[in-house]
Amino acid sequence: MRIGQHTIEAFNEGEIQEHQRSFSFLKEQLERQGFDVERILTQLAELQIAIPTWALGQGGTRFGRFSIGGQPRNLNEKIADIGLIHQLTQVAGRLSLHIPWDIPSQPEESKKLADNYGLAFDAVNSNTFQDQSDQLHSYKHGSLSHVDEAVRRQAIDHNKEVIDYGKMLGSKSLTVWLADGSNHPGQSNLRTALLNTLDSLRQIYDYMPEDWQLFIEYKPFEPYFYSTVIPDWGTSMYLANALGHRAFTLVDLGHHLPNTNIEQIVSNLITFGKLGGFHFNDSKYADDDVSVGSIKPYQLFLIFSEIVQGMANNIGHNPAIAYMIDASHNIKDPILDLIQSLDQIAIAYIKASIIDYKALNEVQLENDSVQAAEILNNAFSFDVRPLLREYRLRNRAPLDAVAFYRQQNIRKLWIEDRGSVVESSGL
Ligand code: PSV
Ligand code: MN
Repeated sequence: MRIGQHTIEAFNEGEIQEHQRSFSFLKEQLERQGFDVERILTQLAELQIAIPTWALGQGGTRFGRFSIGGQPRNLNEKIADIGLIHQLTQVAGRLSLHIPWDIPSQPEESKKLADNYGLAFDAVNSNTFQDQSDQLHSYKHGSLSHVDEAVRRQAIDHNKEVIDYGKMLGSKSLTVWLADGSNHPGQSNLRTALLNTLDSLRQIYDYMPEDWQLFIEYKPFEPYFYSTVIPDWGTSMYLANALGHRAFTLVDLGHHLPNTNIEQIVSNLITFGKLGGFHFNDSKYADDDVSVGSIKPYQLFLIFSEIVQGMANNIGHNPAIAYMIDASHNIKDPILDLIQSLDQIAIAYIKASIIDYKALNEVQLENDSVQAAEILNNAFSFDVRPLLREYRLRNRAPLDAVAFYRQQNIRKLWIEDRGSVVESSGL
């Protein structure tokens, strides 16, 4: 779906005067503090966040799933949903495919369609955490780490197949989330499981084209509850280092035990040049997959401050970071939840861009933690939404994407088009 430009302009008209007043006030305040507002607006265009194709359907838990209707029934309809999200937000210019949930049956056509929406294919994701009906061996006791060479081979081949699909679509990276682990002490030889995994990953890494990157996720628990083969960033980074310069760690915000200092992990990885990608979500308890920034917006701000500082002074030569939203939309309309998440990511990024890092550096040398807090709080306390709205306005998007989507009753249009009882592959 593409929204006609005149509809967006008509929507913006009612808000424009109020917007111009608040934007010029914010601009003046920020410029008085020495920040280059035009530069931040330009940098925002570079912050493009991938939407995973599994996020467009209504999520659920093992207890139930409540369909919202009008969900995309195939890959091309998912591309249409993401195209709409990008048109409304201008920060979702990438999409991430999950195999086998979304096998591109006509890759050329999907690529062309994505291109028409201004979308590029980001990382492709493999899946060795579920058994498929046509597979020979079960992943019940693991995949890349399995004790049986035949099972490992099957999982390696699956990852190679995912790379092949990615090549057809123009992807340049593969994300591996390895669910492998054990539920009981003694069930698994921890050392063998890790070494098998390294060996399997090496074969996948060697298969990747020269200009591809491998992203390795980590997760401390779930679906297994005693041990996970890649439980933390240290293990992930060790594997990435052992594989070579095209392998990196991927940080999923939900994959940490409560109160973990994620911003420090981000800082460490950038320092070592090993931060490959991000999966955004938020959590109160564990891997809750709730809307980005809904629980810990200050943490998100601190994470972005490490990214902004780390990438500005890139001593580890960290490559550009691949961003993706990885959440589950159980109650809200997935498109609205994604837009709200994108807004929170952009807001955290803008706030991190208006930290006075020079002053912060100086007070750190003086061990003045009171002034350091003042500097951080000054940036965090700004209402930077007018800046985001200005970015949208300049890129011919609605000033308020959530309000626009609701006012146009877009979900109703999808339901008319696709039906009210539809299933979408994914989580
Ligand atoms: C696992 O929790 C994960 O974060 C991985 O990225 C998966 O690919 C994704 O969620 C969807 O299950
Ligand atoms: Mn993830």
